[in-house]
Amino acid sequence: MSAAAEDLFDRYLVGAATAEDLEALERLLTREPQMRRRFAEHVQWSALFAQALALRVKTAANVRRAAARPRASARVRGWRGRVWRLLVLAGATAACVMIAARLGLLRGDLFGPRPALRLARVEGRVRVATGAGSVLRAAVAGQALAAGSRVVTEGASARARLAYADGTTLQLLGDSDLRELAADGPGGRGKSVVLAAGELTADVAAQGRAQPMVLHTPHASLTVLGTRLKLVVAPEPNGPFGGTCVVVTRGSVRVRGKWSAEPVLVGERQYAVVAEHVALEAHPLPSGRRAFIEVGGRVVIEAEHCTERVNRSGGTWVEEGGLPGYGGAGYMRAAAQNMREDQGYAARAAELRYEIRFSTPGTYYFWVRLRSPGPWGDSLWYGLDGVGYGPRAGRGAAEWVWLGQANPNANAPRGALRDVGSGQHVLNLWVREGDACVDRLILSTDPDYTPAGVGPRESPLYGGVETARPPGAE
Ligand SMILES: [Ca+2]
Repeated sequence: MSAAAEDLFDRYLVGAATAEDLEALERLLTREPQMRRRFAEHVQWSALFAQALALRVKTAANVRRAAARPRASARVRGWRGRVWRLLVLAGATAACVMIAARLGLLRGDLFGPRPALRLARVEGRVRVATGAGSVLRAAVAGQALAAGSRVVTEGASARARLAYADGTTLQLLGDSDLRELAADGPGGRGKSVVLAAGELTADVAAQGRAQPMVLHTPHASLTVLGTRLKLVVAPEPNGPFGGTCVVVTRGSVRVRGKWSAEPVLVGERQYAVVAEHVALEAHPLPSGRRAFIEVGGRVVIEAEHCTERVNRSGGTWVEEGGLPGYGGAGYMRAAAQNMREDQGYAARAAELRYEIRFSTPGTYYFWVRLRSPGPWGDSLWYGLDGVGYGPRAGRGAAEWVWLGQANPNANAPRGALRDVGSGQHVLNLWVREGDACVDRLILSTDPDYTPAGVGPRESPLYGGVETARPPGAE
C-alpha cells in the first residue's frame, strides 16, 4: 500500500480528513477491492492499537494509585479495571463499525454484498423514485437504487453521483432527469439509463463486449464499453428544437441517432450533435480558443466566458460580480465612453467575442440579459463575424432584463442573425453605452422563444481560455 493511501486512512481515522480526503477515500475504496480489504485491516489494527494504548495508560495510572493506596481495595480495583478494559474495547469497536458504516464503503467486506447501484453523493435538491411507479422523495446519500429507479436534480447547483458496484459512476448536474436505471442483469443485459433532460457525466469502467452499457436520450442511444463522456440533452428534450450533444474525453462511444440510419463512432476528444436536419458526424473538440457548441438550434452563453476581449478608444469590458441576480460566475461591464451613434463602432468600440460551433444552419434570434447600475447603460451593439447588426437597446434596466425580439421595450429593428451556416462563427458585442452590464446571451432559431429568469443551462464550452488583446493589435 502506498504511503499516500496510508496517510489518507490515518487522517480519516483520527477525524482530520478534509472534504477532498473523503472524496479521494471513497473513490479509492470504490474502485479498488484490494484497498477496501486494506482499509478494513487498518480499521481493525487501529482499534487494537487504541485498546492497547488505553490499557497501557490505565495500567500506569493503576500502578501509581496502588503505591499510594492500602491493599484492602485491590479486589475492587481489579473488578473496575476489567470493566474499564471491556468499555474501551467496546468503544473502539463501535467507533470502527460506525466509521465503516458511515460511508457505506465496506459492505462488500463486512456487511454483506454491495448494492449493484447506489446514490453515492447528493448536493442541493435531489429527489429519487426507487423502482418503477414510485413517487419522487428526497434523496439520501448512500441509498440503494433498485431497477427502474429515477433520479431528478433541481436547480443549477444540484448534483447527484451514482455508483455501480464495478466502479462506474454517473454524475447528474443542474436541472436533470435520469430514468429507468438498470444495473447488469441476467441474460447478457448490461447497465442502461435514460437521460430524459439535462446533463450527465459518465465514467464507465471496462464492460464486457457481450454486456455493454447503453445510455439513451430522447434523440440518441449510445453504446459504451468503457470510457469517460459527457451527455447534454438540450434545450427542450421533447420539443421541435431538441437535441443531444455527446462529448467523449476518453475511449470511444458508438452513437445511433434518431434521424440517421447509420451509427457513428465518436472517439477520444471528439463530440457529436444529434438533432433534426443535422448530419450525424464526429468532430474534434475545440482545443485552441474556447468555443461554444450549438445544440438543437440554441446557444446559451455566460457573457464572462468570452473567447476574446478587444480594448479600443480607451475603453474595455471588465468582469464583475457586484450586482446580484446574475447567472454563472459574474457579468461583463462596459468600462468605456458612450458610442450611441453609429460612427464605425465595429472598428472603434471595445468588443467582446464569442466563438460558436454551429451544427444547425438558419436564422438565429439574439437575446441578451442586461442590467444598468445607473439611468444609462441599457444598450449595446451586436453582430456576427465582425459585421454589425445594429443596437440592442432597452428603456431602463434597473433589474436584469432579457432584451430580444419579443421584448416590448426593445426599440431596435427586428433584425436577426440571418442565414448562419454550419461551422464556426464569432458573435460580437460592442460598447454602445458605458456601464452596460451583460450577464448572458442566447441565440435561438425559434422566433417564438422568450427566455425567463436566468435562462437555460449554458451550452457546452470547450477549448483554451480567453485571449486578451492589447489595444490596436488586430
Ligand atoms: Ca453571467
